[in-house]
Amino acid sequence: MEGTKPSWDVFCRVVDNYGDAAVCWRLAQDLARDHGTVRLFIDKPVALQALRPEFDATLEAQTVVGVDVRRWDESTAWGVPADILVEGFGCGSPGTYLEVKANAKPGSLWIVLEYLSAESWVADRHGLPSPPPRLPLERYFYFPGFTKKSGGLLREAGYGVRALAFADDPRARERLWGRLGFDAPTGGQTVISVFAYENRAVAPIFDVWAEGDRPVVAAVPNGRVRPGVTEWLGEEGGTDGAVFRRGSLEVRYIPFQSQPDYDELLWACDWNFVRGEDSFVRAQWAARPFVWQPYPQDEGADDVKQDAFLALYAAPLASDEGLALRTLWRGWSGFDPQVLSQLGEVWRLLDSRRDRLERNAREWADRLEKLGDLATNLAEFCRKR
Ligand code: TRH
Repeated sequence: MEGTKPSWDVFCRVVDNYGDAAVCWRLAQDLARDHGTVRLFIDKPVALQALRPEFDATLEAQTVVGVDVRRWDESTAWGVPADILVEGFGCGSPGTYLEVKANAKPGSLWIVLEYLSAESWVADRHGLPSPPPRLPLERYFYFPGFTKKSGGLLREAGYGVRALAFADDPRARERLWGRLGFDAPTGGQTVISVFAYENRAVAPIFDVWAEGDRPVVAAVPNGRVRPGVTEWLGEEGGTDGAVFRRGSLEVRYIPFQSQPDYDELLWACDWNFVRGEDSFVRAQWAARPFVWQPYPQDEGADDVKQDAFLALYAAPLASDEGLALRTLWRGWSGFDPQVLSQLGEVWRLLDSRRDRLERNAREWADRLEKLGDLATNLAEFCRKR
């Protein structure tokens, strides 16, 4: 495939929430922009609609920002299979598609894109071949990650320019909050975005913010953590645009935004609470202090994932800062319910060290950027094969 750019078929099965669609959609866009022609086969295109309103989930096929998006179901016609198949999160490529691909393009590539993890075993597995038993296809496992022994993280060309433009534009925050139905906080409040799964730490954390001596604004997007906030408030319901005040805390219910708009919220906040995989990555690029609630998994796999990441991310911090950050993350993620009573002390320490945390966040983002973006690394990996 020297010279000409390859064609890509990305397969995405939406398990739940937004992340599977979010990651596969971002990868498809990045590949289509710089690395060839892309078809995205997705079983529930409706999941894309929340992330990118111009999607029409009723269509069998549509082209959005250069990606040919197809509904994937048992009647999908495969057409000419691409040079490179990318199976999102090991979702299982359809047998009929694999047969067609093996016949039309024997020896072509089949990439299994895995979930993001900072665990050390990723370095040993990344890029390993895994020949499928019967089919003449070249299959490899490909891992996103935080070190050179991984594919790095998704980061579209132009992200840095967008982030700088937002930071340099004095009216950008006003426009952002205006779009959300609010005035921009201008009274020195600590502004926090709260995107999470259901969470027993909502009450203790929101108590800390309400009882603190500094004003706090918590922006809660429409989603799974909002009922817990409504319960803490002792309110009924609460739609987008609602605002509630308790002590030093102002709670704002904001609409679920498009992915590009959500980046602006992350840039505009002092702290970002994120979850899963894609918002977790976007918070790292936003280079703000953040708290990550991993996607809940059995047998503590989520706990292990969080610890492995913090071991890298918090390494440059002083021991009391690292311990406080770990305590906050574990309390928020439900791994250590017994620490919920310490969250006030932990939050006060961390927020008093915000300058240091911001510097660490920026240095971490710079370090990640040096790995190259996942789509470019993947295209290079495939070009060499
Ligand atoms: O929605 P998630 O919980 O998705 C999860 C994870 O991806 C997890 O790894 C996977 O196993 C599971 O799905 C099946 O969290 P995530 O990954 O952060 O995806 C949320 C997406 O929603 C992300 O792209 C950010 C985006 N988003 C918006 O576009 N607008 C918004 O207003 C908000 C709050 C989020």
